[in-house]
Amino acid sequence: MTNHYCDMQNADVIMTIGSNNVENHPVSSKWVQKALDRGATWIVVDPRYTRSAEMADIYCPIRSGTDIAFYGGLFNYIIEHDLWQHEYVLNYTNASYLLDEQYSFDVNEGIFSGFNEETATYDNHSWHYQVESTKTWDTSEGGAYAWAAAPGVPEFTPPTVEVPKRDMTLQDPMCVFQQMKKHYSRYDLDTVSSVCGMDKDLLEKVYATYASTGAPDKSGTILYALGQTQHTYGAQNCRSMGILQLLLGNVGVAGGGVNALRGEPNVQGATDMGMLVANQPGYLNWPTEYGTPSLRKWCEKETYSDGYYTNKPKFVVSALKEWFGDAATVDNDYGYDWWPKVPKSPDYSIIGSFELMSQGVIKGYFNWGMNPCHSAPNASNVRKAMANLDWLVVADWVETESACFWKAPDMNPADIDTTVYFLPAALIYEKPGIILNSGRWLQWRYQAVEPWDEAKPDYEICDVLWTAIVDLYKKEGGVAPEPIVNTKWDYYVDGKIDPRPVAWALNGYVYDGTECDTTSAAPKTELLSSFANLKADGSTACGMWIYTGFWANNDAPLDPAEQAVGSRVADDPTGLGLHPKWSFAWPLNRRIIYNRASADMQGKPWNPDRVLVEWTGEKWVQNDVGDFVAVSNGTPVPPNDKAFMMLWEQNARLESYGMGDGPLPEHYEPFESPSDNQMNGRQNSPCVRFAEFESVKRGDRSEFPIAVTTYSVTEHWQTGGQTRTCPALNEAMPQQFVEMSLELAEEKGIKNGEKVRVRNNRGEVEVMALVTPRFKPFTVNGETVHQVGMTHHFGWAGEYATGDIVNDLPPNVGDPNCWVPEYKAFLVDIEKI
Ligand SMILES: Nc1nc2c(c(=O)[nH]1)N[C@H]1C(S)=C(S)[C@@H](COP(=O)(O)OP(=O)(O)OC[C@H]3O[C@@H](n4cnc5c(=O)[nH]c(N)nc54)[C@H](O)[C@@H]3O)O[C@H]1N2
Ligand SMILES: Nc1nc2c(c(=O)[nH]1)N[C@H]1C(S)=C(S)[C@@H](COP(=O)(O)OP(=O)(O)OC[C@H]3O[C@@H](n4cnc5c(=O)[nH]c(N)nc54)[C@H](O)[C@@H]3O)O[C@H]1N2
Ligand SMILES: [Mo]
Repeated sequence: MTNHYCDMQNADVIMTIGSNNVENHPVSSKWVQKALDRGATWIVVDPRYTRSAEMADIYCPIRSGTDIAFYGGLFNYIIEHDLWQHEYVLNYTNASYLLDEQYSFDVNEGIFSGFNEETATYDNHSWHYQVESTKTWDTSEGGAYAWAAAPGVPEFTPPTVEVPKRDMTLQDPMCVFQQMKKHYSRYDLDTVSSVCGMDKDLLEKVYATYASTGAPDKSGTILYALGQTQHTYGAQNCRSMGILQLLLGNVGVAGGGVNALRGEPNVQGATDMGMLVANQPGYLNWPTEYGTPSLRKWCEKETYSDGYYTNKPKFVVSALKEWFGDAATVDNDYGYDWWPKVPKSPDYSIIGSFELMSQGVIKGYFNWGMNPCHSAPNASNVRKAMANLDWLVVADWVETESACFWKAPDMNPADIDTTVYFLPAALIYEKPGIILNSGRWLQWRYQAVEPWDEAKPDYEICDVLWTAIVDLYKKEGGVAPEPIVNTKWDYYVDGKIDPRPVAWALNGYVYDGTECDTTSAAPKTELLSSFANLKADGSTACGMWIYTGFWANNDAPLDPAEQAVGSRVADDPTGLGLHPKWSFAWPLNRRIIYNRASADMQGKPWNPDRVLVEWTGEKWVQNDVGDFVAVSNGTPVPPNDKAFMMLWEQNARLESYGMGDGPLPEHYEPFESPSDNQMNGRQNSPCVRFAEFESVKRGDRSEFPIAVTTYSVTEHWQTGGQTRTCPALNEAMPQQFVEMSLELAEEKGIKNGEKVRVRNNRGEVEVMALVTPRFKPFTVNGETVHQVGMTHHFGWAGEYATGDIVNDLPPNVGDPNCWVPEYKAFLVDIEKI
């Protein structure tokens, strides 16, 4: 989230799109309700009439997978009706930047300039800006970048600042604004309503209502989740929300932002922590074999020419110092070579990994706190892949479908040689630690009870394994032992593994060369209060630069209650729900990211009742921790247009050259779709991932005419291991169902409560039919399209509420930027049993 839960109360208009927040994120309802009490309007855009839709002011049905058409139409509407926030867009975004003369979009082919059909990838050269002039870093003594040439800092050639050409009148045909205007002129109300299967008048009402937040003093917030992300263009859906909020001046303001309602407990922490194929902790990119094989290359490629990310070498060297401690020195590139390097191929994302198991390349698998035999797309293929493993380790609370995959109804245990180890993990209540909510708040949780039987906290299981592995390497050597034996591992208190020294490591501290004492009760050195204090010369260590400050009280390093993370002061001095002393929000306890953009070019807030930061004429008032350079060398910095300092432009990107699949969002149909693409000449995103795998077995609408989407219900949790063990929840939601319209049920001769078979090329499941007016057929391009919806919580494991695995149906294809699977739109057929 750019903003946070309590901030939803400040919005004038709330749009829930691609989320069912009332069911899946019940706490959000409280803050949305507060906004409604103050007169806000709530819009829900969803293919089915959800419990959120039931509570909203406006419900707008949308055919799954057509959100970019919806957003494109909204951009067009905003530009046509001149509803964009002029001062904001002109000064704080790249609207005025001129694009390369070679930049183009071909409507007939449905591709942007630079596409290579053979590799299905883009060369993004022509998506960059025209360059006005260049500047270099001043690394001389006393210069702004003197640190980059200081002793101990890895050698690298600093990047050159390419100052973009701009046209502040926004008239130049190559400027981003004109290119956007042209691109989205095709997205008129008639075409969009035909693509999305929406009523045109309702669509216009939704557009007018949301676009009203373009007024400088108004704010609109977007709540989104899986309905946006789980598509082969999910990342472009997210870009669309960013563009929309920028056009309306809704980024950085109270009651605004792009707000991902996140999922698994601590999924925010998990992504921060680098549980991602491409990112290491703190969203720094992992080294790659092809782009950043050395620390020098990493610093040269990853360091931005301007803006805050000019500091990246400080973050990466401090991270290496935490990983490798004393073994990391400037002479060995701080141990950079010991880090694994991501190869161009093969692909180790989730979908790619199962393919590698099928091929026998991956032979062993740690399956820790997840249940892919149930949750991954094309799940029967996942089970077959696992049967190819030599060994499998499952660490979980319960015996999941993955822990007993060989007992699946479609498996023959006699044919499977995989050795399966089950490690019982302690429940959340049985261990202390930190968990983050969607609003980036870090909060400490105390242990309530001792773990049951043999169960252990995950970090204790890791410690047992790690220590044994290191011992073996030390004793026996082996291939490339350095990364293992040189890793610093001193997270103990009184000789026992403990999350508090891990907190010191994440927060960062002065590295003074004394090796940490593995039984010490306090860090030897000073904990840092800001990542501005991190150094690139090996004198600081920090595992997670974005968290610095959350655990910085040097007087009580072992007491979470005395740290920002454990602070529980509910004061709300502004009345805006910022609650600055309740927990800690990364970065630097900033509650609303990009908050410089809440004030105009003179530093005057757009809305005097919602002041986050304000320039008094002499200095900046900061109700929230400012997301900009407010003071330099002790002197206040007067307002300027640098409202987005995490980009080198320091202006936000309406057009972005950073995406793999296009500089502007363009509508394509889902990989399996019931309709033709009406927006351009290409049916699917040109860059869909994994389509070439044989296991995908793409279906066609002539055989499988019904579109389906999948979702959760409030009574169960994902694959159900945590909820199908609870009798009361099973009573409330006992079995798997498919929701279908009255019209489709009549066509198929199916009655409410009857058993049906839902099938496609990848699998078939037997479920109960739930015939309901909550789904209505869509009219797309003049034709009737049926869509149904299914939950995905049930499986064969466990004693109660068992059922078929719905994830045997979705295709194992993904988004080219982040590999997320397309769970939210694919094809099936349905028949009565
Ligand atoms: N009780 C409970 N709470 C949960 C979970 C749970 O299993 N149970 N899961 C947690 C997890 S891990 C996550 S990630 C979150 C998920 O949170 P949500 O994303 O809110 O959960 P879903 O139920 O998948 O809801 C997505 C909504 O998107 C709609 N939708 C489907 N396709 C499209 C589309 O193409 N466009 C649009 N606009 N909408 C579409 C669906 O109809 C559905 O209402 O919830 C978390 N909270
Ligand atoms: N069709 C369809 N499929 C989907 C989705 C969808 O919307 N539609 N949603 C997708 C999404 S958003 C997600 S996040 C995934 C979820 O996919 P999974 O993560 O595979 O599903 P969960 O059931 O949440 O599995 C988490 C497991 O971790 C265990 N666990 C809980 N706490 C701990 C702990 O502290 N330690 C250990 N070791 N184990 C623990 C639980 O018992 C549970 O078995 O599913 C995805 N699959
Ligand atoms: Mo999730």
